[in-house]
Amino acid sequence: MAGGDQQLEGGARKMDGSDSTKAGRGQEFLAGWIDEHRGMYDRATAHPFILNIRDGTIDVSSFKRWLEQDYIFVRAFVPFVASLLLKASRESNEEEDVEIILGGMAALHEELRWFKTEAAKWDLLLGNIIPLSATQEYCRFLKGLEEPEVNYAMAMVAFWTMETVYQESFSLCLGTGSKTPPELLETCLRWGSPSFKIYCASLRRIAERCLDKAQDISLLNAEAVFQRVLQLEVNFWDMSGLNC
Ligand code: HMH
Repeated sequence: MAGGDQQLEGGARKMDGSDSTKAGRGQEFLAGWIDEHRGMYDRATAHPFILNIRDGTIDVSSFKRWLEQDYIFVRAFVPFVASLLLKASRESNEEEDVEIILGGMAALHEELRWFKTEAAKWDLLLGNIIPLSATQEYCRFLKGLEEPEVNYAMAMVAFWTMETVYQESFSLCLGTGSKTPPELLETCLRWGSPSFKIYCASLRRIAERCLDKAQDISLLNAEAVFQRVLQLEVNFWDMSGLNC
């Protein structure tokens, strides 16, 4: 990070008196975007695919389609998270950023193995899955985010949004009154567990901190990426449930 930026840390004022790093600014932005795009946020996090898991009416073929396509997604997610790790190690002054993202990477390693075991349970082979169009589109988007021109704040907001949509979605299937079929509980716990929620909260904290210091143009880009991720998530659920 440039020396000039370091001087601005901790909510300091610039020499010209402007207050571009006011503490809590990032927090306000994220909360504001969730509010502003509430319709899309709810479509992404309480999608019929998820509600059908929760009420026990999901059909096996939808779940299998989701599992196969999400394996493709997670494989493409790994290089994206690696690119984010690189950005964090170069651009962040906070040690916790690299540690938290690295923890996410380690979890993905285990997750890829989980997909294989889970697939075997459902008699699926993950070797030669054909990516459907929503998966292709999402993977292309991830590739774009890997570019060095995409700044750390924008990539971090994208990452937080992706993880949070899954956390909020799958935790709906675990609440009281949910009739999630027992054979789907393990899936729901992977993303709906309290520990995944804590992890998402730490990603949020990092994203907010990035936005504390962001320029206006970065804020616009970050909001656009937030919206785009929500849309891609809705498309992914639609594809899984074949509602598109
Ligand atoms: C489509 N979005 C999609 N798949 C995932 N596994 C996640 C987000 C979260 O990790």
